[in-house]
Amino acid sequence: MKIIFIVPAAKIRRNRLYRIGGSFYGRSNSITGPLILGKILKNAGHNVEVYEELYRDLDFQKIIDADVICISAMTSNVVRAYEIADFFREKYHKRVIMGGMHPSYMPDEASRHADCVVIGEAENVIVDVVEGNITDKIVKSAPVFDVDSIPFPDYSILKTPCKAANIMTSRGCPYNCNFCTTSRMFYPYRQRTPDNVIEELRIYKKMGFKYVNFEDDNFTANKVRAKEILRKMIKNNLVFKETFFFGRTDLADDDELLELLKAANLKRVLIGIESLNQKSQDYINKKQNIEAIIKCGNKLFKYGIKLIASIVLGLDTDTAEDIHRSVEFSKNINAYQLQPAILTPYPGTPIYNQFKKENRLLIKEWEYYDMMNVVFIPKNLTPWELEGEFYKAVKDFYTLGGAMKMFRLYGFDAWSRRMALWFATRFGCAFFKRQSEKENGNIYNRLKHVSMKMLMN
Ligand code: B12
Ligand code: SF4
Repeated sequence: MKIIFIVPAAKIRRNRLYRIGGSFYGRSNSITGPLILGKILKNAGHNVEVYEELYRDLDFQKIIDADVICISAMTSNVVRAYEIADFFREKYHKRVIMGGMHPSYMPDEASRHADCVVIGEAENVIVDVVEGNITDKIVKSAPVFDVDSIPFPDYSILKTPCKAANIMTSRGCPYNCNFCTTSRMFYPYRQRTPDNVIEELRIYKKMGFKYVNFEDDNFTANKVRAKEILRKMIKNNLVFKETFFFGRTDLADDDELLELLKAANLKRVLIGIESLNQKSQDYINKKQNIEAIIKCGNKLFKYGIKLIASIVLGLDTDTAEDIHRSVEFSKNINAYQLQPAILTPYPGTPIYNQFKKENRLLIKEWEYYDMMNVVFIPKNLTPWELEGEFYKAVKDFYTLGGAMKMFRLYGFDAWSRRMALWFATRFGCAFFKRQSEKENGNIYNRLKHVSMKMLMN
């Protein structure tokens, strides 16, 4: 059978300017689920292709001859996923199977657009579902416990650009912050053995990949294992150009780990600083304190590991001043990038259940659930004010002075990336302002009106 996997992209992310801006933010890569499931299907004798819409428009003509269309969806791209599914089901009577983060938590909704919806990690059921041996409309798949047995993602089936290979050395995270989807979707926390990880890296080296991203939700959760992987990377000459990873502030407690990260070129890390307000850390169940955040900022700088500081905007326990403090702090510790994320109540999380119960879900269209739009009623700000704080944060952080500082600290590449982000954020702010003035029902205009009404009442 010919099976096509599609990872859709929301409308704004298919925009040419957005794609150009995105290329400065990060290198093209791929979500690994479809590449793993595709490999399993390939091993079962099928012909598989994977398309990432984020990087190239879909050529619908190429999809028409597929026997089965598999769509992978998270919340912000699920509207597009439904659009593609409806089109191929209605016009060409194609069989559509859906899976991924959003369909796993909203299976009934997804099943209105698909012949089958798989809940959870699909390795154990994908062949039976595709071949029609399982005919249920909604299929619950058990997680894979022996994670070393999962085939490596097959990049030969990916038909869209990909400059960096993504590797997941573990699934899930041992913590459970109240807004986090992944620690719940990939539950329980499971880790691959260092040798199994090394085997995968060897393939990417052979394939000529210069960049590899460690996309684990928390690569350094188990420091002993992380160190073992790093030592083996160094010993086996499997070091790539500046590898990105996700970590937590606790990694700064271990100097040996920091030394190894640096030596293995894992020199760019995204860490959830979230807020400098301890009440907020406790509210989200982050199990992290302010001293740890400060220590981490300083230590990473000392070791030359570039920090992408992720902060969350709109927590019930935070005010606008708390957000300003987080931005200032990120500047002061020489953060390489700032990633402000507007609190987003994703289905399946405690924060979603809380806001739903309190009737605070304001925007119902899933495409806006992308951490850049306010979709709920915040406690200490109006939705419009909170959206403004997002744009203020990027404007305050991405300055020309900041770009010069990056040049001094990290050289030309860091400067050029910052300049591009300076331009992109200015453009984004202007877009935000213009849209808010248009009376055409766009999200910013809606947030503004709702907020004005709230202030008047
Ligand atoms: C790599 C990655 C990216 C990459 C590439 C993604 C892409 N091309 O779309 C980049 C950096 C570009 C990216 C962008 C974004 N991302 Co992202 N990303 C990830 C990350 C870190 C890893 C993905 C991965 O490989 N997972 C591991 C594999 C094994 O899981 P999987 O792919 O989901 O597949 C399994 C199951 O879901 C299921 N499955 C998946 N697809 C299918 C299909 C079928 C048919 C079936 C049956 C089953 C099935 O089986 C698979 C095997 O077990 C995840 C976090 C995570 N842990 O997953 C976030 C994550 C998916 N991203 C997220 C977000 C919010 C975004 C952005 C909106 C961020 C932004 N503001 O721009 C954008 C949206 C992109 C888009 N397409 O529109 C959120 C989604 C939250 C949610 N509930 O919707 C996550 C969970 C991170 C988080 N914050 O918690 N992302
Ligand atoms: S530490 Fe990060 S990955 Fe782990 S539960 Fe919290 S937000 Fe999720």
